[in-house]
Amino acid sequence: MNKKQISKFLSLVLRHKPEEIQLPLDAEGWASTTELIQKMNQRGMAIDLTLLQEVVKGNDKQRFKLSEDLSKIRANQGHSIAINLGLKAVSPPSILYHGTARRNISSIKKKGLLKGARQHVHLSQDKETAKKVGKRHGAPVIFKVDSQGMNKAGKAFFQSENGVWLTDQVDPQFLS
Ligand code: HQG
Repeated sequence: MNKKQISKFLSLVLRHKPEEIQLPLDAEGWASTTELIQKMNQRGMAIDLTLLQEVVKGNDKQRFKLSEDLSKIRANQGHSIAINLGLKAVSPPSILYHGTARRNISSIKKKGLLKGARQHVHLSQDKETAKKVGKRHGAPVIFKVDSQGMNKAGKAFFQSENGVWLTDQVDPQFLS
């Protein structure tokens, strides 16, 4: 397994399917690094704490966080399982962006942005990032989100450890 494959496996078990290796996560999404390494090793995936640290440090989007004492690890965002990241609501920049596929345009205009399988709707601070996110789904299109207007209307915003903006949903009137 190369580092990218390890990172993909970490996203799977820390965001979506810890049961894949019977990995216990606590209420805030943390797993024991000892247990993670042990269970990956049992499944034939060669990894130790040094390699795990390298994968976390070298990750392009800083998807994972190790606790200071290296005893715990969690994903910074992107979960589909119900965990509480414990993030504090913060006031957002006036505009945020959401990249998606063109085929979703009419549904989004009608229903707004919905979190689907994930715990939050994910928003980006810049258009370039939004475009990359959109490209994962097909020909990309970028929606502009009136985050300031939403915040004034009482909608909460959170920023993950790795800089992704999170909110519960975005109603159509805040989209252009
Ligand atoms: C779309 C990646 C139709 C939404 C990225 C998106 C991100 C609707 C898709 C993170 C809709 C969900 C999350 C509606 C939303 N009608 N389609 N009403 N509302 N959608 O993957 O935001 O590399 O769950 O536009 O960088 O694409 O994994 O969300 O196209 O930060 O770390 O439904 O995942 O990070 O797709 O991506 P996703 P996302 P990682």
